[in-house]
Amino acid sequence: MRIIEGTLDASKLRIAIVVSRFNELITERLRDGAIAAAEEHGIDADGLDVVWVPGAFELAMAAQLLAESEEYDAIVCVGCVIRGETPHFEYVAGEAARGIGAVARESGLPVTFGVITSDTLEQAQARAGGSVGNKGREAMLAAIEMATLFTQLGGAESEDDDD
Ligand code: INI
Repeated sequence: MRIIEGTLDASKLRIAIVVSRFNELITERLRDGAIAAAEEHGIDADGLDVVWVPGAFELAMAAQLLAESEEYDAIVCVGCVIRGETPHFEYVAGEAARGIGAVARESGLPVTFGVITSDTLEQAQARAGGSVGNKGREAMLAAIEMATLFTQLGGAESEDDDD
């Protein structure tokens, strides 16, 4: 029996973080959590790019272009949708989740979901470096694990491919 799993070694990875500006006080903490996790796991100074978009609705569009660029091993999407702030919460949150999932499936790249969907600002703060952790950090760790897993599974270009 073989057990195949990824690692948390980010030293050979190139990762893009897509951050939405809506609820920026929250999303900048998610971005910081994602960057800190990547640095703790050895990402190269040139291995990380941060891309801003207006809102969570736009995360998937940017992620798709980044995936098509073939510059990255994984893409981390972070954003924050608060129910109390929008009567179209379901549309914005649902489209962010569906869109990001679709980009992941269609591109074959790990595209992870660090989007807080909460009822209140307090719940969002708790998930952006407060008492319930940091969704940006979680999404980065998932991206590193999936990218290193894909290399083993041959789903992403491995270092040996162009030899
Ligand atoms: N975008 C968010 O990221 N979070 C929200 O809570 C939000 N609200 O409340 O509406 C939001 N709306 C903007 C949306 O993501 C798009 O940027 C906009 O609809 C333009 O396409």
